[in-house]
Amino acid sequence: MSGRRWDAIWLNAELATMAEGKAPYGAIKDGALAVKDGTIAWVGRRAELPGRAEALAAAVHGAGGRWITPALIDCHTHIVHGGDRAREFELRLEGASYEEIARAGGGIRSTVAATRAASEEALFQGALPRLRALMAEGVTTVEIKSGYGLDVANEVKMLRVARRLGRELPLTVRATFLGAHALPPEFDGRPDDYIDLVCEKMLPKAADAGLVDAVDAFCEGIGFTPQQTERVFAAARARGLPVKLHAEQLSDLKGAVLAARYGALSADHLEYVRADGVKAMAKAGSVAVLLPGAFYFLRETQLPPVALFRKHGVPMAIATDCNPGSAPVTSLLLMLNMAATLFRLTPEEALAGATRNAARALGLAAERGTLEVGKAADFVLWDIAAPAALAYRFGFNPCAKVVRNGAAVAG
Ligand code: DI6
Ligand code: FE
Repeated sequence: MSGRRWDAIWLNAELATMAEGKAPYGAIKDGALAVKDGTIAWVGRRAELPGRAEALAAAVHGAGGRWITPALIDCHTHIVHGGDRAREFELRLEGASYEEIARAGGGIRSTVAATRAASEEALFQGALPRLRALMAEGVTTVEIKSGYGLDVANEVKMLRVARRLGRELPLTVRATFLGAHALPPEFDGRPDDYIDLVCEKMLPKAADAGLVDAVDAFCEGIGFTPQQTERVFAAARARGLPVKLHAEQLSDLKGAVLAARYGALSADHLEYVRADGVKAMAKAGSVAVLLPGAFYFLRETQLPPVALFRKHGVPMAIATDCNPGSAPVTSLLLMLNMAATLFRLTPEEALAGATRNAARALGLAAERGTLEVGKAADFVLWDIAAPAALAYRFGFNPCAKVVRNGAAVAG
C-alpha cells in the first residue's frame, strides 16, 4: 500500500475521451488520466490535477505526448468458426452471387459443416490469431456470435469457445446467441420446426449454462422471416436477454422496425433500411451497427442511410463482422477507414463507432467506450498527430500501447 490516492497516472498525453457533447473527439489537451482498481478515477487537464502527480499516484507514466483514446470495441463478429470460404470467393469472382451460393447449399452452410466437424480446441486455436490481430490494434472488447453450429451441442460448443477466449485472453468478450442464423440441412423445408428447436432447446440450454449475453437472428430472404425472428425475440425476452438483429442487409423486410419493438440494443448491416426503420430505432434507442467490410467484400452498392441516422439521432457503430463468408477481415482500423471512404462517416463518427457507440450496442455504455470517471481503464496510446489519422491511414497500425483494467497489455 502506497497510501496514495491512485494506483497510476498517465501524463503528457492528448486525450480523445470520446465523451459526448464536448469538444470534437471529447479532446483534452495536455491531459492526465488516473487509474484506481482498474477503473478511471480522474481525467482532465494536467494543470487541474489536485496536487503533484507523484504525491497522488503510486506510478507515474509518461505518454510521450501521444494521443490516448478509449480502447476499441468490435461489437459484431463471427470470429469463432471452422474452415474458410476462399473457394466461394473464387466462385463469386466468376460471377456467382452471395445469395446464389447460399441457396445452392454453400455459404453459411459450408461454414456450419466445418464448424460442426471442428473440436472445441480447434475452434479456440482457430480464433486466436484473428483475435490477436484485433488486439494488436487496441481492441479490448469483442462481441462473438454463435450461429455456425445450428444444433444444441454445436451452438453450445461455439459459445463455450467464446467464453474461454474471454477467460484466457486480455479481452472482454460478449457472447451472442445466433441460433437463427441459417436453416441447417436436416431441417430443409421445415424452418418453423427449426425455430421451435432454437426457442425451446438451444436458447434455454445455452442460457442456462450462462453462455448468452444477447440474442441475435438473421432476418432475410436467405435467413428467417420477421415472424420467425419475432418468436426468437419473444424467447429471449422471456429470459430477460437483450436482442439485436441482422436486419436489412440484402432487402427490406422491416427487421429494424421489429428489432426496435423489442428494444433491441442494435440492428446491424441496414443497407436497405428505410425511414420507418430508422425512426423506430431512434425511438427505441437502438444503435445502427454498420459493417463496411461486408459491404465492400460483397461489392454491395446500396449505401446504409447515414444521413437519416444522423437526422434522427440514431447512434452509429462500426464493426468488422469478421466471418469467413462476407467479411474475412480482422482489422477494425481498416473498418474506420472504410466507414469514412465508403459510407462518408466523419473520422470522428467512425471512431465513436468503434468506442462509445460500440459499447452501447453491447449494453456496456455505463462501463466502457469513453474515457470518463468510473469506466474501465481500457485505453490505447497511439503514434498519431491527430485522432482523424485513425480513419485516414489504412493498412497501418499506429498502436503504441494498450492498457486494460489499468494495466499494460503485453504484446
Ligand atoms: N450476415 C453476415 O454478413 C454474416 N451473417 C449474416 O447473417 C455472414 C455469414 C456468412 O456468410 O458466413
Ligand atoms: Fe454478421
